[in-house]
Amino acid sequence: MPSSSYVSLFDSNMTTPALLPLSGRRIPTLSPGAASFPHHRATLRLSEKFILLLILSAFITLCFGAFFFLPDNSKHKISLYFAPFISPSTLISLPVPASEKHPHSVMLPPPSFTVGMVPGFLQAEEEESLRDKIRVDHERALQEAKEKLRKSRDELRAEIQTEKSKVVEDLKKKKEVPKPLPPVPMPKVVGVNDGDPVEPDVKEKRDKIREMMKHAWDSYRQYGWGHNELKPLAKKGHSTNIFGNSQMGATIVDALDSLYMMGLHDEFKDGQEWIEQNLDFSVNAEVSVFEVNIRFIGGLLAAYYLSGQEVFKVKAVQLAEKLLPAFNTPTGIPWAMVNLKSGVGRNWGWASAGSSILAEFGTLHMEFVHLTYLTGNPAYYQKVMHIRKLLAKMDRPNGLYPNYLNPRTGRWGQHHTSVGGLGDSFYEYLLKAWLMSDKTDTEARKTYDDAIEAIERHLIRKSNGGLTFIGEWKNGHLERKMGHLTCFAGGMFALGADGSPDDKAGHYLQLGAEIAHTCHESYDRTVLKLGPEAFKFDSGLEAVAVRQNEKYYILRPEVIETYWYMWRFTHDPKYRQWGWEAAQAIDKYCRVSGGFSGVKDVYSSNPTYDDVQQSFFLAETLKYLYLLFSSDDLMPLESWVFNTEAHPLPRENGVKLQHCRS
Ligand code: DMJ
Repeated sequence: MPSSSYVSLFDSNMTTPALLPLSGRRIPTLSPGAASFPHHRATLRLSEKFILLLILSAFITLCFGAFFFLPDNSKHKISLYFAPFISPSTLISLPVPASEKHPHSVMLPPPSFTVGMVPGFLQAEEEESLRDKIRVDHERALQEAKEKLRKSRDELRAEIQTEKSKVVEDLKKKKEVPKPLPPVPMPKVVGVNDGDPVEPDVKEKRDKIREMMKHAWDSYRQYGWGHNELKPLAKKGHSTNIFGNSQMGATIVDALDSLYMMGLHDEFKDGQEWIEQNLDFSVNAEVSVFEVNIRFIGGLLAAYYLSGQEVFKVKAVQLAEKLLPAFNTPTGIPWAMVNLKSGVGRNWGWASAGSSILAEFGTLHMEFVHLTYLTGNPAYYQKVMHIRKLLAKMDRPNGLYPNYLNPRTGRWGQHHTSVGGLGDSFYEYLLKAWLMSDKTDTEARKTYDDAIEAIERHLIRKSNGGLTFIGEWKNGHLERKMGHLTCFAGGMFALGADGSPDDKAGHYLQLGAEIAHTCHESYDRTVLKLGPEAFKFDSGLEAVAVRQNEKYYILRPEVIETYWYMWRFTHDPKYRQWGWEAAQAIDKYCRVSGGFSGVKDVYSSNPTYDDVQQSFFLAETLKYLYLLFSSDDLMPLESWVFNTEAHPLPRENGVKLQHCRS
């Protein structure tokens, strides 16, 4: 017994619970052995009867409640206890959850119950039919088990594998319910034709480029399908850190529009099918926001505009959504990398003071404006305009944009400026934003003009041998070195000539021609007639690489890109000639049986391979070569703007983008 005033629910000596209402009567003594209820009263009071009745009805309600509201399998158990009140037929037909629909889980009373507990309740016939059913079920199960045992390990493994793949396929199908996008008018597609050149020798050259494309594609198709890139010597897939550990078929997406333009329609269809069935962005991969934007989003958008196939638009938008968390920084300047699954972003470890890179966060505009147009979601446009506004407010040392900007503090990192790696496509996208807006985005044009003016003043020089080059600005000094990447600027100057301030169109076209010439020299002064990664104009050196680690050629497009723009604006036959020299050198020194590979030393007559077929070789290098040997009415520059990965997007006279501006 409790020693305190605590009253236990049921006292061992009590006939009724001790916690009955006590009002109106004396509190019963709770001393050991003492009965708590008066013994002299034989009948219950009216109020006590009422309370007992209440308890009884509560108990009955509880039982019914349990039956109706407990989960199904509990009900089945309960049904066993209520079996005496339910006919066997009702018992058998109780609903069985789909997952339990197996011969052995049919709800039957256990034999001991039916036979032992309620003899005579079941009709003899019903009892017999139940026993039969149980017997049949047991036999069937035994038979199944025997059959399984008779199968070999391999057969069983194959069976399990088939089942597994079915489950995976079903899951994939469930996941791939595309989000409905608002209907937006498809731009009038201009200049998507075969671009057949009139001259037979030009046609022959173009056929050769198409054949090279086919070799690159077929090799990837055979040895690297679904991987991001190809190792043409090892003949297997290649993965690079810019796409994390994903297998997102970068080469397929990057190559699509080239295939389309070259009339390789079966290959295009093959790529489209892979994308429809396999391209999935819910992967735990940390990718470069810039690279994914220019290659994947650019590639998918171009494929959409060229072919009109909705799947490309849907995939581009799905991917773009995954990139948005990269902008969650204190300044809105995006991280260089983002994990596609978690949305966590960070910057490259090597970048100055945790900075983001100018050429990366400054090369999103074209694709993001199109995303807003296609989705009606202003977020994309706002993100890139926010970057532009932030940059406009910042001080620029000597009018130059440093390559590094810290996304936490909003301050510049090291004062390095380059028109090559780390800076290049930032300038390109200012010009192309203006072109893409059908020249209405004058803010972009002005920013471009100011930047180019500062670049000309501080970075562009003539070498002793008379070659115009673009150096790199490092903490107040000019490094007289030019990268292969910088060679794209020849094309950019030519493209920006029309519309340049103070009637300097002729000047910029001339500047483009000079850069094209310098870059051609960098090719021509090598043994393989392919350009090195970087070349110097110093200590008597003219357009040649010095360091071993600058002598490689990795199938880059920039020099050929500039030849193509110069060809379109001048029709000077030397550009076709130079392009053809490069194409021949690539075919001679980079072609292997499993595709095309970069080479490690363009000054060696016996070069070794780097064993990578870069996706941009199919997206850019071969596309620019193909266009160089096509007639100008294929993809006219009045209607299309090529992104920095050579993916064409329609200009505003084709697709009205104004309404998506805030
Ligand atoms: C391409 O991915 C793009 O052109 C980018 O802007 C920089 N360079 C590579 C190819 O060299």
